[in-house]
Amino acid sequence: MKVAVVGATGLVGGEMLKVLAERNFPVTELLPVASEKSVGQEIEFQGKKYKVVSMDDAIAARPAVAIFSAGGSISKEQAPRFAEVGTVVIDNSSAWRMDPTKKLVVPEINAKELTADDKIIANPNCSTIQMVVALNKLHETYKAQRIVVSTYQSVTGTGKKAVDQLMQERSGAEVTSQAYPHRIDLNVLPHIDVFEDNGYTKEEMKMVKETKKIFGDDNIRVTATTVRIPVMGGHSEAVNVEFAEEFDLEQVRELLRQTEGVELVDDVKNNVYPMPKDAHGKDAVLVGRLRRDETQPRTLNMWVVADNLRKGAATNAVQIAEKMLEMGLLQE
Ligand code: 11C
Repeated sequence: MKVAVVGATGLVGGEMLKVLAERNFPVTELLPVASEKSVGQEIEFQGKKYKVVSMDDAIAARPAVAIFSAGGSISKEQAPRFAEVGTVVIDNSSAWRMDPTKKLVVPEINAKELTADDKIIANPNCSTIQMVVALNKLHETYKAQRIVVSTYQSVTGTGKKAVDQLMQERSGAEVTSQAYPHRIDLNVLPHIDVFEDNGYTKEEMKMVKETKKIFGDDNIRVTATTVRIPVMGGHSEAVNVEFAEEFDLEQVRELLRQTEGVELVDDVKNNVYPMPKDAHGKDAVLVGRLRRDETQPRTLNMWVVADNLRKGAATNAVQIAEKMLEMGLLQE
């Protein structure tokens, strides 16, 4: 199967290639696409060297699937061009997520909604994915009504420039890479993406809107504070969720053990709880610190950590492709 990876030289693009290889996705020909200045550059994939090609050349090759991680404006412009030649596009940007004609997919939750008419499929934002994966079975069982989430997000979510800023600040070198308006090392920024008119950031509003769309439930009330911290391995989230139905903590643990994509890491007596250093490089969403909110009924507190470049981006996208292949929705 011909597979294009658009944005192949970026942080998420690199992770996409790794995940495609690890999971043995049946790639017969890889078409790595990047900006004009990278065309011709070589990329190694499964022991073979592939030259970076231009967008036009990739479209002309009519791949079965194109996985995009090249930013919203490139997706808006180029995804329909791939779709026109019959390629299924799985897009990791925010360009199509809230388009009512496009599906926003976390395979464990709503892949069953995919059909042969879906040619552009949106991959949700990383901080949304890990939260909804953790909540999936709990929502099914007890029905989430209101979610209050605060995030602690890795600089890898911003990209290479931010990783360089953190490393330069940490090493005391001259800072030539400035991704954030402030220092990030030894600091915390309550600011991810741009501020909107309501005072929330775009990242916060993504968590609100995407959660409703993925669960297909407009009644879930979500409020978020998203925060950047000087960490690399993954995003962490403190999630407070109020359910319609009463729950039992032991049953919650059991449901989380059974939840696809979740690993329960919850043994506080032995100081065991999810941390980004342990989530790094893994596909599982780690969940722990389970406890009742003692200030109101039917409300649970939990701590959710995942590698934002993997389940939060690359792994989820490749899993969508795998599901589509399984469902006979990808043409060779
Ligand atoms: C971050 N969540 O950590 C962002 C990165 O809409 O896919 C991913 C942005 C997106 O900064």
